[in-house]
Amino acid sequence: MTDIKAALRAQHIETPSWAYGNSGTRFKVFAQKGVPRDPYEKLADAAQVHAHTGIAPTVALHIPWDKVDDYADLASHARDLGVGIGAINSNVFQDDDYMLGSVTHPSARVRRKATGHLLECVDIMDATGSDTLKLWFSDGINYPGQDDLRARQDRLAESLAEVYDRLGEGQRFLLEYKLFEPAFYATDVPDWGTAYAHCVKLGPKAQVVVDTGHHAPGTNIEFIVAFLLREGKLGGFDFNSRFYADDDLMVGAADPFQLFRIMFEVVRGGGLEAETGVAFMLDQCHNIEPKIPGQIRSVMNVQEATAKALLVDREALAAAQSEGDVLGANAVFMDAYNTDVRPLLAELREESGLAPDPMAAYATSGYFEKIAAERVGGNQAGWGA
Ligand code: RM4
Ligand code: MN
Repeated sequence: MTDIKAALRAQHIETPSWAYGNSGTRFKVFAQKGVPRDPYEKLADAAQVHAHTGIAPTVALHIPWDKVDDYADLASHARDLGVGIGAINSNVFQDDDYMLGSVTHPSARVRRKATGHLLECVDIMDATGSDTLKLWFSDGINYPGQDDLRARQDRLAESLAEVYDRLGEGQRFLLEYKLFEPAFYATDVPDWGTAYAHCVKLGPKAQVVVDTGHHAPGTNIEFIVAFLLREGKLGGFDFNSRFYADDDLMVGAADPFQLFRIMFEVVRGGGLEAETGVAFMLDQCHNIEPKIPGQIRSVMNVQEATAKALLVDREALAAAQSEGDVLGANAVFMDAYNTDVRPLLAELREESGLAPDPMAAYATSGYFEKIAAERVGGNQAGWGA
């Protein structure tokens, strides 16, 4: 139990700045009270999630949504709040120039602009001290014949190589894949195999990020996790959950058993150890639920799945597996999943001087009432801000 607690104490879950801003579907963005007006206020909200869970000490930024004049100043503001700046997420999908793609666009001018933005994100990493750049491309085509599938791979490879060469000491990039959307016929980085092949070619500073919402229904995500971890190519996760497409719902809400299976492969592959560098990030939007408690719940869901994964009796499992005891092995696995870990996590929090129930502690903290009263006027942050 001491080992399990130590592993849980060491786990860090990164929250995304965009989860604190307004969001919605392509039909409607519902504004909520108290929503941050700038990146400084987003960091303040993220600091609340850390204050109550104790395991969310970093915040991912999305550029240009979180554009500021002075990134070093933003980083020092984060430190004052007790958090740090984590991954820098590039955004090459919200400019008119990118209608037909960004780094894979047929026009060299647009490709240069897109790659220029990615390089600028590395400059921002230098200023904030972030070690991770996350690359997601909305690039793809809607109609067969619209563009040359193979040439688009060449353009992607060329841009990635330029960004890779710009990375400094201790910096890396994570390449994210997504099956479809916004391109409906062919996406340029649709799956882990494509991302993996580009990363292998580039070298150790390029790794794959698994966004749990970016797969076809029924995909065995834990297999992908096991494979990438074994190859040293699992850079991290964008956690969320999906029922249909890329719904960006709270991680663990749709399928907590899948989250457990994923976390078991992480534990099995040594991915909780700091030196493997697996980043546990959330990539979510809270369209109809309040945002800060939505993030707290999500962090707790990942923590619960991790605790259950750590509880798997690996020795008993290995013994049953080697004897070909199908039902025995499955029972060992399910025993861990069916354990209620909430008392253990409450105890862990109390040992660290935190309230046992982060949701209740936030609800009674008065923080929401404070931001709802204070944050009036100005422009609320949201997609495209
Ligand atoms: C994409 C992808 C990226 C995220 C954007 C907002 O679908 O998941 O990680 O930054 O959405
Ligand atoms: Mn993502």
